[in-house]
Amino acid sequence: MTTTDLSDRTVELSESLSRRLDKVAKAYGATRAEAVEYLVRWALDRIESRPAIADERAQRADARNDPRLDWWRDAKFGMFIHWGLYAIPAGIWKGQEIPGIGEWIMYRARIPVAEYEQLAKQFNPVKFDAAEWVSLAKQAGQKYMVITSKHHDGFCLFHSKVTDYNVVDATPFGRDILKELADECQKQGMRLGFYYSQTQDWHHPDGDGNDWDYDPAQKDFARYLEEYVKPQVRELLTNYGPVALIWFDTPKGITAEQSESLVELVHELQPDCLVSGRVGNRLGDYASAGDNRIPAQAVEMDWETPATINDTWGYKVNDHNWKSTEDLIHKLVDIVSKGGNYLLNVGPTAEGVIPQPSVERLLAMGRWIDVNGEAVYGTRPGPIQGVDWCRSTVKPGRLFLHVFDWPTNGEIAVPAGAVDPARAYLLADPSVTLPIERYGDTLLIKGPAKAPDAIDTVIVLAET
Ligand code: FHN
Repeated sequence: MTTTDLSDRTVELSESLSRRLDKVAKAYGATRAEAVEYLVRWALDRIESRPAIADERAQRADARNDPRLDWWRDAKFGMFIHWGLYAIPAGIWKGQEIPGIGEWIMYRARIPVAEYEQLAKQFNPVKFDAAEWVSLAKQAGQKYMVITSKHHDGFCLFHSKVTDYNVVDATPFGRDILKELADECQKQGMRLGFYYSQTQDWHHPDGDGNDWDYDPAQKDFARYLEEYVKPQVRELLTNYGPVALIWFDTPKGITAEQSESLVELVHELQPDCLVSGRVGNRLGDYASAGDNRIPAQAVEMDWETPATINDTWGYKVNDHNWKSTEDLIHKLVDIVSKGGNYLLNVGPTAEGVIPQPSVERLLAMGRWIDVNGEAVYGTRPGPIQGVDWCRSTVKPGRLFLHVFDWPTNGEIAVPAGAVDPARAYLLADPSVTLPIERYGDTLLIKGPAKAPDAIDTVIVLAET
């Protein structure tokens, strides 16, 4: 993009920002377009150089070997569900496309509470079928599901006594979505966790974020936490059977004492329930990477990447930027090879339908996992790290080589120091042994000339 393009396409700037920009340009004897380009590059470099896992969202040190996490450590792949009133406008407010992620529409368009809450009267997802959603997650190979019980807009997808602003009391639908999902998860043997926005709440006068209806100076966050958040967390952990985890989010400004008190409350109510790293202050049971961020190397922590299939979490009618199945499988394997879990999001429509492009991709991932799940679930990072063409995972006695780029001659070269296998075979067809030749520091595994799996062929290097 040239600087002229940049100035032409510069997003609408507020007057004060515009003035500051002109000042910078003038001070450096540059044009406005050059100043924009320079600042954008600087900001992007800063953003890209942030660690994938921010320190405040890291894992509590004493959780690293906690057996309560064993199921989660082995699960590797989960379904995230962002669902709420924002699915109704689906990215468009009063005929205008609102930029950004769909569930932020209230904030981005500065929609007054009195107006936004009217959406509840239209929320009637008659096509919602908990059994279908759970079954989709199972077919995709996902081992746990996490749904938004309350996102930043404050609307609750569960029957809460703390507020009427919930799916049972405020909508024509009148059914407790979390209850139906929890019952179905029990039935189908799926673990279920609840996302809960503990700091941002644009509906509540004391919640963080809404400065267009409420004066920030009048907000009492401690009161909100004690009188609203904690009673709701208590409801979530009392009325829905065993809860796998509470996925707190955007810790923004929460103190260590406040984070700690939430962790304690969760553990007191359900000792086995995990708490996401986004409770803040390095107090979560596991670490949370930034949205769609994948660390460059294996990480010595239990961690998870929450990620989108397109660009939004909550449904947006005009977001068609779907990642390919190949990309999604590579991301899953990349994450697993570095010791993480992949929590992949779907954003159902206002009718309660998971968009077809998401369904197709999840089913395709499931088909790959049906064949190769052994090299994913229950594995740990393998010794071959930091190369583009493959990833590695291990289980006792076996190394799984995930080959993304199959060599044209079918000869796979791996460093001999990393493994000393007695046998090599394709995970998809264990009956065929692949010849292994040793050349000094290199092992040459002789596979077929054509990649058996165009996305990721898994070769097993077995010790016996
Ligand atoms: O602000 C939220 C966003 O809407 C979404 O829920 C993601 C999911 O990880 N979390 C926050 C941003 O990091």
